[in-house]
Amino acid sequence: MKGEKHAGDCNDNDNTIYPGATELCDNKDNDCDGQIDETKRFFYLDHDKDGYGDINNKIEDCVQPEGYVTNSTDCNDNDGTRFKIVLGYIDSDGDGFTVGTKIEVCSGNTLPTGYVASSNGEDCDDNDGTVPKFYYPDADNDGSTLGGVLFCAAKAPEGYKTGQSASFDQYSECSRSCARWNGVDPGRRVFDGQ
Ligand SMILES: [Ca+2]
Ligand SMILES: [Ca+2]
Ligand SMILES: [Ca+2]
Ligand SMILES: [Ca+2]
Repeated sequence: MKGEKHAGDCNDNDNTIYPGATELCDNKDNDCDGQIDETKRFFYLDHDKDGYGDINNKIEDCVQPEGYVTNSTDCNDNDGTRFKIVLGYIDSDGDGFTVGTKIEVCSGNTLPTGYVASSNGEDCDDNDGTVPKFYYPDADNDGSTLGGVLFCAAKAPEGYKTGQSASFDQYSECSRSCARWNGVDPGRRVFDGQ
């Protein structure tokens, strides 16, 4: 068979061989550079077509086959929205409170549902987005409260309210030590009866 004419052709009888030809894995020097099959390398299946390949599904070739890519870093090749490892916290109920320490999550450019990048604190019930919750001590039930305390409860515990009052109740709710810290005259306190 007579090959296509090319200047400097190193084999004029084979039309896969000429300067500038694509190097094929055929034990021939297709591009006439003196090297045989030198572009041979691994290509990785990209099943979900996100541009990232599966390290466990590779073939060796000189030319990139259709459906294969050169990288092998897809953490889930059956999900086109996930392709890289990102550190995140587990937050199943989506309330911002999380479980455990940061873990590696197979993600897209943002973390998938059920994970968050930062934590508001430990979640004592990650199946209930209403707990934990801040409750505000109001033992004298005058509607004026102190700063919030986190409780693992969907309802306010005895002596607490769900909302923070506009006025900070530093006299009727505060203990002696709290009053001292706040520079308040302990004699004005009524809550602890001292
Ligand atoms: Ca070749
Ligand atoms: Ca992929
Ligand atoms: Ca993927
Ligand atoms: Ca949570």
